[in-house]
Amino acid sequence: MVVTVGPATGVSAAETAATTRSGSATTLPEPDLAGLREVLTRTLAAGAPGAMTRIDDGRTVHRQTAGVRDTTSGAGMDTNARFRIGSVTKTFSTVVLMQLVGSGAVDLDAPVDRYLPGVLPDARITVRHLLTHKSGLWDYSNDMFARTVPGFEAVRNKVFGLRELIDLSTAHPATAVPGTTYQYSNTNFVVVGALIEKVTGRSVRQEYERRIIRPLHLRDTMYVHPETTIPGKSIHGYLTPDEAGAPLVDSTEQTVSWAQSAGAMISSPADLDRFVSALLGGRLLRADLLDRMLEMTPSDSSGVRFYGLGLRRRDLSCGISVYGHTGTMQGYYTYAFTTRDGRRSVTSMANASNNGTVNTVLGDTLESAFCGTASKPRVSTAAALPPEDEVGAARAG
Ligand code: REX
Repeated sequence: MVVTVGPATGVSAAETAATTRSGSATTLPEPDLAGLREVLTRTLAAGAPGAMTRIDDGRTVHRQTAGVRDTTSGAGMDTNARFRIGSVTKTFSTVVLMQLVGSGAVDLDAPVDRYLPGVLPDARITVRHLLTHKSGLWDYSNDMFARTVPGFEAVRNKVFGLRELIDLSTAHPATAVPGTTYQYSNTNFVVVGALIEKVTGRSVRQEYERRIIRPLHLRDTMYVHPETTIPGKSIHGYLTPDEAGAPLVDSTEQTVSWAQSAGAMISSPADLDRFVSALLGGRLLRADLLDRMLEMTPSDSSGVRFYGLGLRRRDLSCGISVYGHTGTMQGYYTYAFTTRDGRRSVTSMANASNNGTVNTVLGDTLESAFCGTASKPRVSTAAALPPEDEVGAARAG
């Protein structure tokens, strides 16, 4: 059923409103569940042991799974199981920081040096530059994971201090003059973590818990760094080696200390749907602060991908824009996106990584989930846009 709707009131779950690129209200088509199944099947064909999508319209929830969450036991993929969400963590970190901006504890346009004196090499770098990836700080993970499996094994059980990671970055020259250039860098969100800890006097773990996890009752969301296991029912992650044909490496257990506030959280599809919906629905931040997060810069030359403050925007083929984040963690690809009003949220994940085709195909679940049959494939998958901001994306198969 398709009904054109106006403002949010009195709209049934199946008739979620969306906003087009031009900003006008429009009707969101019903999800294309047959198309979605086909995309998940293609994700497996591209090399992922398992994949899943959870669509939440407020009242209607659609869940689809394919393949396995554990190749040894053969247990099926499960939308109630937990996994590593990688950079979706950046959106959590941003919410904490923006709440601190809201309370006046942090000024978005102040130099980071005001809060963390002497930590960064350039006093022109502001808090906003971190959140928008415009600091010019080198991404230390480029060096770490130049060789995928050896790089992972070298850090898998390591525990880094935040300062130690920042110093790995600042050993390199700046990549750009602060404020001028979008360049995705995990370093930015490690500095955000250090900033949160300095200003609040509490750990990022405590801040995620008190500001987001507890208020939203996110039962599967946690930050357990530096513990290496995922508590409860979990999805095994499988890292694809660079060498063609080499067997997948079970990468489930790791400290994720190399990423921390840039990528170390654990969650589930229901929790991520609830989180992005609450954020865009205005339940985590004041409207003026959410508006700041939505100030977008192109993140590549595609014309359809943008980065705000710890938040991505994707313009889908049917003209609908969705907001959220992607994640790449060894063994896991994640997409968590929602409409501008937060009324339809979609989380997809595949338990593979270092496989660009898996990531690209998984991204097509957003088309099926938000555009329905109105989805217009622009190009064949083989020629589709590569995943954005991947470390070593050029090499990924
Ligand atoms: C590190 C390498 C990936 C992964 C990374 N992840 O930087 C952050 C993230 C936390 O989620 N970023 C992505 C490894 C881009 C995002 O925002 O969506 N790749 C892998 C390699 C390549 O080792 N040599 O694919 O598992």
